[in-house]
Amino acid sequence: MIRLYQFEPAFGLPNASPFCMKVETYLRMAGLPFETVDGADVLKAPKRKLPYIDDDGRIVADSSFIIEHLKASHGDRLDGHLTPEERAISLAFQRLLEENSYWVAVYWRWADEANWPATREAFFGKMPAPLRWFVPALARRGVLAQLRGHGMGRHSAEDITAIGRRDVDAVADFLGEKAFMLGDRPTTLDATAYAFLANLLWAPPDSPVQRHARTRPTLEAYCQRMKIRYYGS
Ligand SMILES: N[C@@H](CCC(=O)N[C@@H](CS)C(=O)NCC(=O)O)C(=O)O
Repeated sequence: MIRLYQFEPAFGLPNASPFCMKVETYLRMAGLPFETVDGADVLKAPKRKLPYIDDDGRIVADSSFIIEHLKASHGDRLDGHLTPEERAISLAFQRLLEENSYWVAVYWRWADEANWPATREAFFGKMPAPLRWFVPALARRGVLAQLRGHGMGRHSAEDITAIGRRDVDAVADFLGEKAFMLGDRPTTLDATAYAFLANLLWAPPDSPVQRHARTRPTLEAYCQRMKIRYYGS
């Protein structure tokens, strides 16, 4: 049995971590039996980040390595038909969302003062006292350091918004009127795209990037399509 270690679900989404939601979506898309371990301890994760999986004793961390492992050990059920060009596009969009758009979202959730209370409540609200008195501030300090380390955190809010809007437009323009990112058939790229877009469209924070994404109705329709197909409602 595959066990997916992830954060507690939040904001009415399968997961507020797009990386955790990406792996859960992939598992559902590939039809692999799994169970989730919600509220896993990030400090016990092999790379101190979630998600990771335990696949019959084999521990694999990082969403992309997890999917590579699943493809190698359970078969590539989604991407076998892709041409080299489509594979290249798939990788490029995954990198765009995971290595760039992600940090835009992190900025709005963790750095923006107006949104911080909602983030703190969603991620630490159930934490018992006295932990909840100091852990949120410590965690926030760590995330802000990561934001600066990445470089995104060095830009102004206006510049971060412009970066996020360009990413949203690239995804929406590429998706166009297609059912899935690469055409009529869902592929691994859709696990990533759905996880990131659902987190942007359907969860706090209210940000200019979210408002921009909501002006692109094909993104909402795409997320609804993925939700109904893989989560059932
Ligand atoms: N490259 C990793 C990124 C995972 C990641 O950034 N996870 C975040 C949550 S979205 C995390 O665990 N952060 C905890 C921390 O940095 O302390 C993947 O694809 O799984």
